[in-house]
Amino acid sequence: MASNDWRKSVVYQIYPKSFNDTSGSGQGDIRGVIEKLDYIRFLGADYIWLTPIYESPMYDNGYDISNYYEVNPQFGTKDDLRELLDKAHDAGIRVMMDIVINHTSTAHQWFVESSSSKDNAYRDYYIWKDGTYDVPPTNWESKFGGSAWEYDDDSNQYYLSLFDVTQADLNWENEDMRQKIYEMINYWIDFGVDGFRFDVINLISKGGFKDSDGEGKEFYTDGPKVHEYIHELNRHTFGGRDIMTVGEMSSTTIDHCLKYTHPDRNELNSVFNFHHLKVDYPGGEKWTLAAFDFIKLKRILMEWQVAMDEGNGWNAIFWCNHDQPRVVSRFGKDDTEENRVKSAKMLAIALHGLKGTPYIYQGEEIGMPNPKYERIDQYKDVESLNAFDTMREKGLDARMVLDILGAKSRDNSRSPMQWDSSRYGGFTEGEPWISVGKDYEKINAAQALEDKNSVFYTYKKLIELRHHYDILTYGDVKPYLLDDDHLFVYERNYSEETITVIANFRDVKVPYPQGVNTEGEVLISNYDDKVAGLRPFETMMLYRQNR
Ligand code: TEU
Repeated sequence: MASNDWRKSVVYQIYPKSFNDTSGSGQGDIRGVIEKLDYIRFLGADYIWLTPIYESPMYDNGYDISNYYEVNPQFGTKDDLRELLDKAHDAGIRVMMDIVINHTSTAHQWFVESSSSKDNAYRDYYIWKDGTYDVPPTNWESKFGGSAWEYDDDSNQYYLSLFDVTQADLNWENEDMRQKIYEMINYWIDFGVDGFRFDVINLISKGGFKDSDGEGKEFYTDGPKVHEYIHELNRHTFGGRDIMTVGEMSSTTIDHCLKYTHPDRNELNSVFNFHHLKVDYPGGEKWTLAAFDFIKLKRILMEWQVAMDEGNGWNAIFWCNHDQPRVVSRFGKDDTEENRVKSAKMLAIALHGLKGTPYIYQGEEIGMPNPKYERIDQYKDVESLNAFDTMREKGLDARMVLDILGAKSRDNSRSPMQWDSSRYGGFTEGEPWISVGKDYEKINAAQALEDKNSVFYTYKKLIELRHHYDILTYGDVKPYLLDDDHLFVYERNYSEETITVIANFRDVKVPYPQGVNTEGEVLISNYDDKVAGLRPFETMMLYRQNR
């Protein structure tokens, strides 16, 4: 660990199912993570975040937990997890677990009890409401399509499920339930984990159950008691301990995120928000093909950067995760090898100069593009499969729907990690659960490690810079040229130092910006020299002392 201050850390996110398979099952496992610790250590990340590895029927790949205390045998055993923690700690890497406490799987014992009868002691652990057979309690929509309410024949009531029907929302009003959650989190703290990522934690407080003019979001997003609950969670579990926390916040606001993360409030260390990733959702619609709105991207990122800095909050900064398409295909360009490498490095430098905790999602560090699936049977994600049906029902032509999934599906990030040029990219000796990306023979970790000019070494260098230059962690943020259609420019300032990041997001040459100080030592760049203008995707981080 480079520093004791969690703020200086960089996190590497692992989606174990698609990371590295050691058993030949075709699905990644915990031993696969152990095997790659040296790789992560070489990259330099301080933490790994493991997406859920608990017992689960896997309808939503582990975000549907059926037992919080057990490891899904598909991923290995608790001994494997123990060994992973020990070996990670020996390597100076800390481990964050993903905790899903907005909902559980309907296969969880609590839900089995809860749904068994209205009088069961666990009934109130979930959200049950009256409705009639064909009219649910409210018109809220599930985030994965369809109604957010599921009818239960036996009790003639509905339970709330904001995600898949097999993911039932917990009732945080229930004190017993909350205590059981705290016990469980303390169990994992005692087990030795170093941090938590809390899944959709800003949805836990539901306020009022009325019909909505939209999907229902206003009733449960950053709900009335959410800060009270998160504060209570903090006080009963990780608060005051050396545990790093990040909350995943769905459709949140800056004001709420300042509250979630202000150190005096004892809620969470940091937050993920997704506003900057919705810049290719025209009119809020994800399932379309649209170029991203670059000006909007900058405005949103910078608005959050400045406001969170000024209000003493803390952002997680990221382009990718297991729910998002690959950034090089999305905000960069992957049509030629040169564009892929240049734009992946551009995106890396542009992001890692920002204030907050940087997250790198497996494969991002080698510039993995979207896998370019061509058939519907290559998609596995419940959200994508539902979206496919909905778009087809609306009459969209199958080719068009596949193009949309090819750009937007969550499976774009879930294709297997490309380790080398051998069959299935070295991910498995068996049949992979999901197809390997088309370009694995050329784009893989073995190749990236060999080539000193690869995207990998840009990420490695960026982590070194973050550890070395305090200004990257603590400096404030000043945006420039917000209306420029090519350049993303900002300055960081800290005592007597300045860092300037200049990123050309386009594959054309443009002049150096006016009114921006472009002097200083080049800490990192994606070109070897400096010329009169900025070449396609040219990006640099400049450092100077102002004495
Ligand atoms: O995601 C929450 C969430 O709302 C999204 O990122 C979601 O995937 C997107 O809106 C769909 O378009 C978290 C997890 O990261 C995700 O994998 C889970 O499926 C979801 O919660 C439910 O637990």
